[in-house]
Order: sequence, then C-alpha cells, then structure tokens
Amino acid sequence: METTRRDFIKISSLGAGGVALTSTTIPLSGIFGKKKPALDDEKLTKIPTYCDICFWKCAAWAFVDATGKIRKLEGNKNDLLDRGRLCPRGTGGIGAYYDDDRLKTPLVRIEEDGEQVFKEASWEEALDLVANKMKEIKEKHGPESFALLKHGSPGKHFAHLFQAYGSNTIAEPAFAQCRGPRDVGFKLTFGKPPGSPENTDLRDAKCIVLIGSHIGENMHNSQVQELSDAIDKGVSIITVDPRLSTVANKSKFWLPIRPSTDMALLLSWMHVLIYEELYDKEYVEKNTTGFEELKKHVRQFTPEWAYPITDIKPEMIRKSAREMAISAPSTIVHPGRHVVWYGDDTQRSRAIAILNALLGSWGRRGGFYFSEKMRIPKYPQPPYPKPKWDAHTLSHHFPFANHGVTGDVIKASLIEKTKEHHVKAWMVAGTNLTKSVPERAVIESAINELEFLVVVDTMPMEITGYADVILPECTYLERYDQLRNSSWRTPSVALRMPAVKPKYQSKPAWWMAKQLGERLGLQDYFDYEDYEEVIKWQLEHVGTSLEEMKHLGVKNYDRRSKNLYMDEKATQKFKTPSGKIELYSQKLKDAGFEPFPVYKEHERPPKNYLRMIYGRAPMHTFSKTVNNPYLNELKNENLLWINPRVAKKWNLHYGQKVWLKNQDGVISTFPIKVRMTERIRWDSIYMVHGFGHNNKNLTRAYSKGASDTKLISKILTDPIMGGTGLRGNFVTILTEEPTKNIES
Ligand SMILES: Nc1nc2c(c(=O)[nH]1)N[C@H]1C(S)=C(S)[C@@H](COP(=O)(O)OP(=O)(O)OC[C@H]3O[C@@H](n4cnc5c(=O)[nH]c(N)nc54)[C@H](O)[C@@H]3O)O[C@H]1N2
Ligand SMILES: Nc1nc2c(c(=O)[nH]1)N[C@H]1C(S)=C(S)[C@@H](COP(=O)(O)OP(=O)(O)OC[C@H]3O[C@@H](n4cnc5c(=O)[nH]c(N)nc54)[C@H](O)[C@@H]3O)O[C@H]1N2
Ligand code: SF4
Ligand SMILES: [Mo]
Repeated sequence: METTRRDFIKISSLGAGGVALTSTTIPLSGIFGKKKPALDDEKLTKIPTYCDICFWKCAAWAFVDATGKIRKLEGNKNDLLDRGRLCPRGTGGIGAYYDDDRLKTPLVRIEEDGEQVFKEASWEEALDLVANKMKEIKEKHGPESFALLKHGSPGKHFAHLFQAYGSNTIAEPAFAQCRGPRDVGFKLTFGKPPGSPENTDLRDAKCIVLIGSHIGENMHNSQVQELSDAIDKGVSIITVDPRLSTVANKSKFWLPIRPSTDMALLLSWMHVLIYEELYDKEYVEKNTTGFEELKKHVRQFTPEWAYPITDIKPEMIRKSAREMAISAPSTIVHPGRHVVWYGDDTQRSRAIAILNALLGSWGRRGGFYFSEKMRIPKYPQPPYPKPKWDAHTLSHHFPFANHGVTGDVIKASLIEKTKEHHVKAWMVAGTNLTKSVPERAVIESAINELEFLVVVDTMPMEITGYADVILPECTYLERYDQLRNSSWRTPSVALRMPAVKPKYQSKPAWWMAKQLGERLGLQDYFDYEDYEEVIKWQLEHVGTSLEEMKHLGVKNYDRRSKNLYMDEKATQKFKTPSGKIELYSQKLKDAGFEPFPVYKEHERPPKNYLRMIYGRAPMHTFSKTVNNPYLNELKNENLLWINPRVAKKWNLHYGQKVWLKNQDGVISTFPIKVRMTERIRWDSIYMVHGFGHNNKNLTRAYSKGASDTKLISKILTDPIMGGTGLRGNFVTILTEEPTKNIES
C-alpha cells in the first residue's frame, strides 16, 4: 500500500496516564435517578456545569471532595430541561474526566528515522506553529482557504477566532449529517425550524407519531422524561420503524415499514386525513395556503397505493390516521432529528410538517409550542471582516443550504474537484470526522492534499491520527464555556465553570483561541483576561451575577411574550413569504424543486444483501463515549441485529462473529457479533452507531464491534440543502475472516 505524508498514525509518544478512580467509588445510576446513596453530600462542594456528553445541555452539579476529586454528577433540580435527573450518559460524563487515555500534551507530527511519529510539544511551540501556518495560508491563499470543521462548545470559540481571522469556511456535522433537512423543511412550511431542544409539547400530547425517531434509545433527556410522563397519562403512540425499537414496544401501533418508503406512508396519511375529512378545517382555512392543490396532489395516494410500497396494510394506514385525528390538535408527528436517510429528506420533513399542519398541531397545546430564549448580549468586539468567499459559496448548488455543508468543505480540499475556491488547511475541533462523516476514502484523500491539519480534541480519537498538530482540550468539567441559552417553554441561562483544574497539560478551547488570536494580531477580538470575564459581563446584562449563578447553576426567566400557544382569536403571522403555513411551497417551486413532497422509489438491497441501518444506544453518544470507562462498562461493543429467518439462511448462531462487506466491497475492520431477533425486518440489519474504533490508543474501545460509518461508502445527497443520506448502503455477511490490512 502506498504511504503518504499524512498517514494515519498512532500517538506513540503519549506518556503514562494519571491513575483514574476505580468505578466502584463513583455512583453510576443505571437509569434515571436510581442512585446509590454512597456519598455524604455534606462533605462535598457543588460546582455548577451543564452536561457536554450530548447537545441537550442539561444543567448539573459536579460534587468535588476535600481532596479535589470529582465524585459524582447530578442533575440540577431547578433545570426545566432535566428536572434534576441526568441520563445515564450524563451521569457517566465523569468518565470523560477520569479517562486515562486522554490527550495529555500538545503533539506535533515529525519524521524520525523515516517514520512519522508524534512528538510532545510545549504549548508555546504548538501554538506558534499553528499561528504561523494560519499566517502563511492567509498570505498565500487568503484566510478563506483555512476551514474550520467543528461541533459543540469548542467549535464556538474557534468560530469566533476564524471569523476574526477572515474565514467563514465553517461547517459542522449537525447540519448535513444530522438535522439540516428537518430544519429546512419545517422552516419552508412554518417559517421556523423545530430547534434544539425541539419545541414538541410531548408532556401534553395525546398522540405521538414517531417516524424512525427512537426516543428512549435516543436519550435526549426531557424528551424521554416527557414521553414517559405522557405514557403514564395514556398517550397513544404510533411508531414507524423497520425495527421494534424500545418505544415501538410501548406503542399502540408499530408499523414495521419497508425502509426508505416513509414518503409513501406520509402521503397516504395525508390522503386519509383529507378524503375522510379528518383534518382541522378551521385551522387549515385560517392558517395555511395551498390546501386545494394539496388535496388534488394526494388524491391518488390511497392506502391501497401505499401498501405494496411500504408493506403496511391499508387498514393499518387508515386506523393509524384516524388515531392521529381523534387526538388532534394534541397530536405530534415528531420531526425527528437525525433525518439524513435517503436523500429526499427535506421533502420527507416537509411531508411531516404538512401532516402537522393538517392536524392543526403547530402552536397548539400537546402539539408544538412557541419556544423562547434569552437575549444575551455579545461581549463587545470589532465587526468581523467580510471574507471573499465562504462555506455558502462552496454549497451554492444547494439553494437551501443555510449552514456550511461538511461534505462540500471536504471536497473543496480535493485538487481535482476544486476550481476557484480551494481549501488548503483545516482545523478540526470536537468532531471525529472519520466516524461522523461517510465516504472515508474521500476524507482521506482530502486530508492528504491539505497543507496543514490541526485537531483539537480531548481524546486520541481517529481524526487525531491524521493531524500535523494536536491540541489537547480539557473536558467540560475543567473549564468555562459559553452560557447555555436554550430555547424552551420559558427562557433560562445555565453556567458551566471549572469544577477542578485541567488535568495533565490540557487547556480550554477559549484559551487556545485567544492565544492564537493574539499571535495573529487579533487581540481586539479577545479583549479580556479570561473567559470568566466574558461570562461575568454577560450575566450582569441579564440581571444576575457570577456569584448568584455559582449558587443557582441555572436561572429561569419569565417569557417576554404571553403566548406559549397560538392566540385563537388573533391572526397568526408565520415567517414565510405568504405569512401563512405553506402547504404548497412557491419557494421550492421557484428554485426548481417539487412544491409538494412526492414519492420516489429508492434502490432496494440486491440479492444476498441487506440494508444497513443504525441508531443510538441509551448509554452512548456517537463515537465519543465508547472509551469512557464508566459508559464502556455498560456497553462495550455493538451487535448485529438480524432477523432469525435470515440468520438461518446464512447458518448463523447467536454471538457468532461475522464481518460485513458492503456493495462497494468495503469490509468492516473488525468482526461484530450476531444478535438474532424478531425485532428487525428480514430485509435489514441494524447496529448501534459509534463503535468499531480503530485507534489503539483508545484502549477500551479499540476493535470492539463494527463501524457503521466505514460501511457507508455511498451517499444519497439531498439536492435541496446538501444533506448526506446515509441509509442507501447494503451489506452481505462474511463468516470467515477476510484477508486484509488491519488499520492501526
Ligand atoms: N454513520 C453515521 N454517521 C453519523 C451518525 C450516525 O448515526 N451514523 N450520526 C450523525 C449525527 S446525528 C451527528 S449529530 C454527528 C455527530 O458527529 P460528531 O460530533 O463528530 O460525533 P463524535 O463521533 O462523537 O465525535 C465527537 C468528537 O469530539 C471530541 N470531544 C468530546 N468532547 C470534547 C471537548 O470537550 N472538546 C473537544 N475539543 N473535543 C471533544 C470527541 O473525542 C470526538 O472526537 O454524526 C453524524 N454522523
Ligand atoms: N443515547 C443517545 N441519544 C442521542 C444521541 C446519541 O448519540 N446517543 N444523539 C442525539 C442526536 S445528535 C440525534 S440527531 C438523535 C438521533 O435520533 P433520532 O432522530 O431519534 O433517530 P434516527 O437516528 O433518525 O433513527 C434511528 C431509528 O430509525 C430507524 N430506521 C432506519 N431506517 C428507517 C426507515 O427507512 N424508516 C423509518 N421509519 N425508520 C427507520 C432505525 O431502526 C432506528 O430505530 O439522537 C440524539 N440522542
Ligand atoms: S441528555 Fe444526557 S448526555 Fe445529553 S446533556 Fe442531558 S444528561 Fe447529558
Ligand atoms: Mo445529531
């Protein structure tokens, strides 16, 4: 195999790690709220934070003992997002701090005896190197050529640095690999995306329709808590999923749909609601445009039409549509979150939005409420310079891409793909690109062509193996970050501050950004000693103080607007061109797309292949928690869900190790164990995302299970906003170990 300058290399120079507490000293709640009463809270100091294990940002307390050790994390009872209870991942967040595989010092790639290795470097050395590269790229190619690929809290600090430097070539997987199509589809229809946290009024819903959305395995805290309350109150749930998910098990209707055909079901539900006159006539008349055209459009989409496509019997389609209508407007057809499936995802999200409009649920109790957040002023700074081009320029062929598209930034780094706007260097902060973005071969080629790659992470994740410089960030428990400002039924502000000093030589992202900014002559954008000063200033502008917030952790405010729901007497104005809910989208039509969602057939698995689908496990977040000592203890590998009928055909037995090969001949690096179960359709296999780590420095996660992302070599691109559809890949099963190069 040809080797290149930027081979994926191990971090071999890492010194011996600190000693972690044994798991027995840390109370891990198995599931919400069941804590062992092991520690005497009186002797512990409570420090406020908000959880960073996922993006729900639950407010929490870190309990620190007299010796300065973090002993446990608990939810903050004043927080409406978690009501004092963290999810299992949040409780186990402490393991992110204690993981002795953490990055410990800055590292710089050097060549030694013809071999590439990482050498430990001082902060001065590493930051000088990065700053000099930033200067050099700016002079040679313009600042726009330095891209930032980021996710989460660290990304925000670096986005500030990059914009000050002159680059807005910024993208994150939260858009094109996650919820972009949903946000665009809902915005086109209602003038507003569902947001994060979603404005779903689950607590008061009487009927909840989940299209793949697997809440319960998807552990977004308040959604799980509210869904569980709604179940206690007798909510009826309709789950559409080729797999009997945890929530499907609690549902009145489980519709085990043929994967990739949801659009047909959604259209035929519209047909039933309209032609059985079950829709909310008054609401539709008053608030929407395009109803008559929609009625005509869906006339042909009868349940009988949808049956052979979806595998769902006409009677089930009718019954489930009636179930939604009975509870309306307190019926939520959930928008989902990770919606990049088959490339027509904006249109599928539009179909979901239209169904909600027909049911009259947007702006109604038990449907979708109008969320609100705080107005927190920005710390004073000069305006950013205007870049000559940016991530939007790279994605101009996707007219509704309102955020950077990760794949386009990556492709703009490939010489043969790039005409005018060539990306020459990346900073990657808080995203493990080879696990979160598919088409590994494309990413690796792009990385090889870069002049420079700097990675900021807490862990020696796969992406660090490609870096020229690695900057070790401390964990969320060791730093200040932006104030949490979540949109919700009522606004709130939450504080994250260091519970303990950063371990090893790790540092917070805000500090790195400021250090780099100063080296680049951008000190006016960082006019503070430390981030505490920024937080203090902002808190004083929202009627509180750092001192008060240290005691409260989270502060709840009253709404500015009275209306959590629609004022039925007034005329509601939506932020769409017509001011109404747009069933018919003139904007899509003008841009050359279908103004109404249409069904298009997607490729089905070839003979001897199965569709590969994936999802979440309650105790893990993507790839980032697999090595966490406490969460790894709860689940250390993923299993291959396969229908017993299919398993029989392949002569497989429970627990057998198999390898997967996809339609392009890509083979899983490690084997995965078979789990036979009736809970999955015969045409698909399922696995939890995030496993199959191939960096040996992740001592617990290395080689455990298979990586779904590696097997996604083909993507189905959403032409409207550039979403990366991940579910058009098929795999076959290999029972013998294939001969291949195992990656390091
Ligand atoms: N195949 C496949 N691909 C997917 C998905 C899927 O289900 N299947 N899901 C998609 C979705 S919905 C999303 S939102 C994205 C998520 O994509 P990512 O956010 O890239 O998810 P992770 O793979 O967990 O990578 C997170 C990285 O951040 C690092 N990190 C954690 N904490 C910190 C910190 O405090 N500071 C810094 N600097 N780094 C930190 C972790 O070590 C890890 O390297 O992935 C998308 N991609
Ligand atoms: N524990 C945990 N919770 C998380 C996360 C995490 O990493 N861990 N990540 C968070 C994030 S960023 C996101 S975006 C969300 C994602 O979570 P969701 O938006 O709830 O779910 P998806 O990943 O879209 O869908 C997974 C489900 O879709 C089903 N499915 C597969 N193909 C089809 C199909 O063709 N049709 C239908 N109807 N269903 C199908 C799968 O069987 C699986 O049950 O989870 C969030 N919550
Ligand atoms: S949902 Fe769980 S992991 Fe996510 S922020 Fe809340 S406690 Fe943390
Ligand atoms: Mo996501």
